[in-house]
Formats: sequence, C-alpha cells, structure tokens
Amino acid sequence: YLTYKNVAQAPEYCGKKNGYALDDKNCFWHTEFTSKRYILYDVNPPEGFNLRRDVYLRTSIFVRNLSEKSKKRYQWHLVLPPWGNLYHWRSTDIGPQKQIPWSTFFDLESLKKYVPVIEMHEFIKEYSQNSKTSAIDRVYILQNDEKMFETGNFDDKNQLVNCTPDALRKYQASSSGNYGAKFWGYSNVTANEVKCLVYHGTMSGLEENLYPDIYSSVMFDHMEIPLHDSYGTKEFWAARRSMRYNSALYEIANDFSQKYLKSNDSRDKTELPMDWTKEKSKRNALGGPYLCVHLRRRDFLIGRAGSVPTIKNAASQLSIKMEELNLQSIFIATDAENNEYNELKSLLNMYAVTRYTPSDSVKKLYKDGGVAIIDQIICSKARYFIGTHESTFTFRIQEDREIMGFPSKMTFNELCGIEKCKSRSSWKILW
Ligand code: GFB
Repeated sequence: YLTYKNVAQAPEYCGKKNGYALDDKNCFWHTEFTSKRYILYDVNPPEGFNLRRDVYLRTSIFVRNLSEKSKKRYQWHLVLPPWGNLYHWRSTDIGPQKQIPWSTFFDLESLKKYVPVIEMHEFIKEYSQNSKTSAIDRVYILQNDEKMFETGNFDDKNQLVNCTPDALRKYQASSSGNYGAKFWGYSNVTANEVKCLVYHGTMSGLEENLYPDIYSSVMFDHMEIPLHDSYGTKEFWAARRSMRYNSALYEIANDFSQKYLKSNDSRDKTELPMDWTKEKSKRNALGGPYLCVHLRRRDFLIGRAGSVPTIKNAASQLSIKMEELNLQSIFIATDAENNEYNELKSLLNMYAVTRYTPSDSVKKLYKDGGVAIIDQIICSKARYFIGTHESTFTFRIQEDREIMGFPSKMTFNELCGIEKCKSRSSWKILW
C-alpha cells in the first residue's frame, strides 16, 4: 500500500485502478477479499454486568444495520467479548471468573436471530484459519471529548488523535510492529494498528471508521461511549427481546419459584413462546403470588446514599405494599450482607420472606453472573416488582416484565431513598 498525506488528494494519488480502497492515510490494492467482517468491542473495566448488557444492545443494533446498509456485500459478525473480572463478582470459592463465554448466561440461538454473533473462542479459530493471522486489523480506543464541557460545544465528534501513553497502557507495541494487549486474557490475539478516536455521538457514526474494503476485523475499546441510535424504539425492543437467558437458568429459577413461591407460568400468564420473534404484545400477565424487591446495597450505600432506604425504612415501605396487595410472600433479590438481609427478614416476620441461595454446583457452573440472572428471572415473574432507583439491575428486570406483558403499574416501582422519593423512569415496550 501507499501512504498519502491528505484525504482530499487521495483518489488522485492512489490512481483510478480497479480495486483500490482508502482508509484515512493509505491506498491499498487488493485482489481478493472474503465478505465476512467482524466487529469486536470492549467496555470500560469498572462497568457492571447490567450496563454491559445495554452496551451489547447498542452494538448489536449497529452491526445489524451495517449488514442492511451494505446490501449484504459484507456479512458483518459481532464478536462477543468474554465476561470476566467484574468488580461485583466477588465469589472466591468457584475458581477464576474470567473468559466466561456468553452461552453461560444467554441463549446464543436467540441472539443470532437478531444479529450474527460469534463467541471470542470461535472467532479466534475461524479468523486465524481464514486470515492466516490472529491479529485484529485495527483497534480504536474511543475517548470522551474532554473539552466538550469547557467549550459547551456538544456537536458530534469522530476525530483521530495521538494516543497518550495513558490511553495505550493496556496495549504494548512489539518489535514486529503490532500490538499485544492480552485481549480478555488471550495472549495469542494481537492488533495490527491501535488508534485513538475522540468520539461523541451515536453508534451509527462509527461506521465511517470501518473501511471494510481494507479491514476484515475492527475493534472498539470503550464501546460504552457511543450512545443509542434508537433507545426505546421497536428496534431497541427487538434486540432486547433477543437477549433470552440460557435455558438452564430459567429452569433453575422456575423450580425455585414453584417450590417456594407457589408460582406457575401457565397459571400466572408469564409464558412466552420458545422463539422470541413469535412474541406478541399483551398486558395480561398476572405473575406469581409474591412481591419481589430488588434491594441494591454495597457500593450504592456509598455512591448513591440518598437514593437507597435504611433497612428499617425498606421494611416499612414493603409492609405497606404487602397489605395493599394482600400478598403473603416476599422474594428478596439483593447484594446485601447477611446481617442486613436477616434484619429485613425479622422486621417482615409476618410474611414468608425468601431469597435464592445457589447450590455449590449452580455457582460453579453459572458463576455470580448466572446467580444474578436467576434472581432477575424470579423477580420478572412476581405479581408486583419494586426496585432500586437508577440500578441497571432493576432496569433489566423491568424490561423483562414489559416483554412478558405485565400492567406497567405492577413493574415501574422503586423504593424511596432516605432522602425523598426520586422521580422514576418508565420505559414501556414498543411492538
Ligand atoms: O449489574 P450492575 O451493573 O447493576 O452491578 P447496578 C451490580 C452487580 O451487583 C450485579 C450484584 O451485576 C450483581 O453481580 N448484584 C446487585 C446482585 N444486586 C443483586 C441482586 O439482587 N442479586 C444478585 N445475585 N446480585 C452499577 C454498577 O450497579 O451501579 C456500577 O455496575 C456503579 O459499577 C453504579 O457502581 C453506581 O446498576 O445496580
């Protein structure tokens, strides 16, 4: 390839030969390309499980749109970033929680009905066979526009900048000229190029950085930065509905709710068709005869102290609701310490209070992420749900209940914090 200095001069400089392609500085002549293209992404390490699920949604909509826009010239595939090393996953008795494939938590066949996805370990095999290398063609480290707040200019931005040593900390240039980063702990994956991109805007704007005539694999690091193109639209909800969980997690949750919460899908009108594309709009879900509360503690007690209640106050809010609803059972999904849970249970001793405690084998197989999903499934099928203000864990339960068709007033409820009750969002489903 040749390197040119100015994008405007590029066509002249590169010539009009058939089969040349441009990126931001080079002209390439190529003879042969397969049409398979891969998008990889990663997220800022401190972000939690349920925000990461939202980043997946944005990215899956972006990748699906790419295929449609390129009129099937390229087959775009989304490589699923393995799960691991999350701040909240603290269990130490189940071995290391890293390089966890998506199939541990989600049903891949359901995801694939929305967009072609591929697990990282499958990608490594397929890509190294087809491309004779396991080097990702180009990595963009996305960065916020730090000046945006100083200047008050919030226009979209998509600008290559020099990488600071800090931005490149995770990426080490090797003597052969490419970059190693121990991508998700895979030391055999490298990158040919790493670029820093100041980005402000929605996902679709990333398209201009792909150069699919040249690169077959592009990765975006810090994919939490681009915003949704279509939050709350039908497209958003189709992608969200495709995020069915691993069927084993539904089975464990259902066994528990049948045994301890007198719940039954057909009686509770919480059944869904096996295939999410066959789901229809409804509002008649009844739910099992229990209230579920998602009581977020730990880091929320520090970072969002004003918006979470004391245990005593939570108990009193729950008692009032239980009386109003004439229910006898409460299911508690929480990351609280045992002493807080026990205090709540004893304050609510006029009701049957229960929580899900996984067996050793469930924990080993499905890890902290799977146990959290089991809690979420049980809450999604409760007669009445009450969550924690601004917790993405709560939001994902609310979305599952919208898909199942509960009346919205049985879903969009939050515990009031020690300050006053904050205004709550209710994102209703669109079909
Ligand atoms: O999922 P998540 O991003 O929700 O993070 P937030 C909370 C994590 O804590 C979950 C555990 O992924 C679980 O590992 N957890 C919380 C629970 N509640 C429960 C529960 O009821 N049952 C089980 N089994 N596990 C964000 C954080 O949390 O809040 C950010 O991710 C930041 O880092 C922000 O701290 C303030 O949206 O609630």
